[in-house]
Amino acid sequence: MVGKKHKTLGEFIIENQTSFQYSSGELSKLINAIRLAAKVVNHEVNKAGLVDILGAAGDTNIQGENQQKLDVMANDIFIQTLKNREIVCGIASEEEDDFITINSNDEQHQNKYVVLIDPLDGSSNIDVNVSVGTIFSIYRRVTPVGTPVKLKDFLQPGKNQVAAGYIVYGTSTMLVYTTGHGVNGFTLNPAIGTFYLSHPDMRFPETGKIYSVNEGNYIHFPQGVKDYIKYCQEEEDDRPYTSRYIGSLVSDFHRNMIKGGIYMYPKSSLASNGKLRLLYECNPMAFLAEQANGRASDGTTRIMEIKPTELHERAPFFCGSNKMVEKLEEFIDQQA
Ligand code: AHM
Ligand code: MG
Repeated sequence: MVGKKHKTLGEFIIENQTSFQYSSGELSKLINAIRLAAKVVNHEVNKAGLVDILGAAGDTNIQGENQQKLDVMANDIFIQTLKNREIVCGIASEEEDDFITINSNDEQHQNKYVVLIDPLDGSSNIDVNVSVGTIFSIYRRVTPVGTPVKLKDFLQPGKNQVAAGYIVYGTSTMLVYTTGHGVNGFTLNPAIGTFYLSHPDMRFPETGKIYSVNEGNYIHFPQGVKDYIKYCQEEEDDRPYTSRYIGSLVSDFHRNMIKGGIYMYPKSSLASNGKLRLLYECNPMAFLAEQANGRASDGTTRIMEIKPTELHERAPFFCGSNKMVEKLEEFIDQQA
């Protein structure tokens, strides 16, 4: 980073602080804490191949899935960092059964934000050296400041999000986030531990040529989704499209946002709401998608309109370039 001056994430946060509604600097501090935790997790993820910290931790999470050690570590790092800095009133994590209340007995405690987090998404990719990510989502609490948080502070529709983002631990590590004013991406210079603004104003191309889905589940998909997949494979106009599926939502989303594409995790005859969690995965990615000129739905309804009823609920998820998601919705509609 010699020569041209590149803006750092820290500088960017300070510069943009005044654009937040009711800004008191609290949201900026919160994003700074996430930036710090991201660097620590990045450090752990990058040394995963060097030290013997791979493999299952022996625990299973609430969905009955095997947790790997780095999941547990990333979860602890994000929760501890947010707790230590005393900038949130509550945290919900994909790796925790229930939400965490912070400083509930302190009447002076004026924090108004809750964070929902998937600390290490795509963790089945860790032991094969494939990119994983962290996804976060931030809301203003709906219960009074200074009181313990309640479940309803977390069960808000995605359209209430004030910020959302992800960190992709990939060939390089990037932090990508929105506060409702577009999407910006920052790349970590690992030598000095600083994120630089490398991808200002990220936008999904209006349409694209990539479809990302676990096609092994094809037989179980609803007819509308099957029809759309066949449409992607037909030889006509700019088709067939190309199929790219990493199995790591953050990475698949990131590539599709840059190149143009659609990510799909439909419901199936095996899983009535698909696999992805509405609060930790679908909503933050949907907010990012819409802020980047893209679209996100469950096939019929805008993801961010869905009213959650449970912390760990799942939703079918279709997300990406506007025109591609619209086309998919047409196919689903034809089968309705
Ligand atoms: P996880 O939260 O257990 O890591 O699962 C979420 C991941 C997504 O990152 C990815 O897109 C999807 O699961 C892949 O699922 P599948 O292996 O069923 O295709
Ligand atoms: Mg996940």
